[in-house]
Amino acid sequence: MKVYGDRGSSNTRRVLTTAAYLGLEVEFVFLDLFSGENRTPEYLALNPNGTIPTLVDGDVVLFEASAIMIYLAERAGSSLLPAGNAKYETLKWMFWAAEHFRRGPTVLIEQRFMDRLKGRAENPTLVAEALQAIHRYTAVLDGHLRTRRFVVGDALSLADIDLAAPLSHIPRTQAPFLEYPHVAAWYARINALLAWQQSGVAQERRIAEIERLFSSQQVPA
Ligand SMILES: N[C@@H](CCC(=O)N[C@@H](CS)C(=O)NCC(=O)O)C(=O)O
Repeated sequence: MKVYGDRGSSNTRRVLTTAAYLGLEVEFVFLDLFSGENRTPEYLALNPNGTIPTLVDGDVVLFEASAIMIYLAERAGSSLLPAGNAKYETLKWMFWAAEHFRRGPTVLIEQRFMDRLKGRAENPTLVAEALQAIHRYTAVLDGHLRTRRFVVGDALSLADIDLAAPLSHIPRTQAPFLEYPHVAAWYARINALLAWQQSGVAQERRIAEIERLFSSQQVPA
């Protein structure tokens, strides 16, 4: 089973955390977006979006991190995708993460990290809209977590890993997720997971590498 990605990406991190938590053997294939490795005909044949991550397992070829996570959990027969009604609760929060919760942080990572690396100033209107969306949806998650240790039932599920991913980039986005006490307490529980910690160390190492790459390319004034 191969996963194409970049360890600095929070979408890749969701998948690698899930695989590690489940103890699944995965061959990681690093794809350098900065040198266009996601735009080769070979890669576009697997994922016509040219995005990461992508999973290849025999005849199964998947893009979209959440779909990959569901595949991994089912393959391992794991309760990360629980049975019964809890399954639909898990899927509900995963769809919500994609449609709503990740919208604001996705804009911020572009504005406050990618654009900064490229020497572009942030767009105050886009940043203000992203922050507004983050407050709106983090308040919803905070209310939900007021009486819960994890997002679905009382155990870790794919919904937790999905929702925690954008918090990975707080050092870059300064997104105000942790101003919400129940979200902060829940995130501390996610941070206690070994698989999450390991993918976090690898993520920060790769981000530092990207920062160095861009600073070495800067032309002195
Ligand atoms: N919804 C997709 C998002 C994938 C995505 O946008 N990945 C980023 C890196 S985190 C990417 O590949 N960007 C390169 C590009 O869009 O060309 C998923 O969950 O897999």
